[in-house]
Amino acid sequence: MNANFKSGFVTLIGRPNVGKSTLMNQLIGQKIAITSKKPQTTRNRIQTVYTDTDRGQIVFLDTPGIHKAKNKLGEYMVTVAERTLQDVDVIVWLVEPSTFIGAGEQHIAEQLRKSNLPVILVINKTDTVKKEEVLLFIDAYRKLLDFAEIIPASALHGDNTDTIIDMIFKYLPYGPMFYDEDTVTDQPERQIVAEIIREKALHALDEEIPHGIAVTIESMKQRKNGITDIEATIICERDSHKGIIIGKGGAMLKKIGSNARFEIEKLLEGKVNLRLWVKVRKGWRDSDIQMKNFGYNI
Ligand code: GDP
Ligand code: K
Ligand code: MG
Repeated sequence: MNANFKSGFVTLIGRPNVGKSTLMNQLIGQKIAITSKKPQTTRNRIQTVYTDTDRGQIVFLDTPGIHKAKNKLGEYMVTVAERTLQDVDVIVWLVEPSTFIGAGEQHIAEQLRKSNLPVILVINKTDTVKKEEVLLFIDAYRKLLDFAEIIPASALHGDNTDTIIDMIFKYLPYGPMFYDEDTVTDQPERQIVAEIIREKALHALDEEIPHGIAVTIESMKQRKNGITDIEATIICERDSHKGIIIGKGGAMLKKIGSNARFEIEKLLEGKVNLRLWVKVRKGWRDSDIQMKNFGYNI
């Protein structure tokens, strides 16, 4: 047993779309959380584990961004994000240089000041702006809160992400190993598969439809020859949406299916036979019972 071993919980917070899920995937070196250009891609709290047998173990909590809720699903997502603030050791706050400090940031800063936890500010997406702009941005944020560290980075390109790990270890308390070293996430395989399908649907469809989508896995079984058969349903809110998701002659559904299959095969390390259906559940985002059915359970 290593007396200098550190361990603890770290939450990633920030506005929707700043790159929280991208950063978490980059830090653990594996894609667990889905990402997209659309806000509110992440719905649940996703836990991943980074283990360095010499230094320690970091348990990351990726959360939905904090935003104004418009329906029960939205309220659920904000509750998930705010609750995780209570039981962590270090907070990583992600911002991007294209947004100015506004009421939202003031509100987050206020909450963090009360928490008394070390806060690491990550200025993400530095690949999109000039160095001088990043420096101005850092100056502005310094006045907002007494940050433990301020780190410019690019989650997408992996620039400076090692520094983020180093700085997290700096502030993490000494502690035991919570999970065995092979553990990467608390997400069941089926859940990751459902999320991959939802991500491909998010990428393929535009605007209003994706927010009303959920994905359920009806069955997932591996044959003796190694091929995994998966049957999944994409739930949407309107008949007209169903038509768009299926597309002309089934073209859209085929595209979502083949993009998803490609990635699920990487995850499962084997061939996959994926069959997709589309069903309409009107107003599911405002129904407690249906939300529970689709895995959004407070
Ligand atoms: P989240 O809502 O905060 O979890 O954000 P996501 O991780 O889903 O990312 C939102 C979008 O920003 C995606 O299109 C990402 O590819 C993109 N993104 C994330 N990090 C970076 C980065 O460092 N540079 C650039 N250019 N784009 C990024
Ligand atoms: K997003
Ligand atoms: Mg996310």
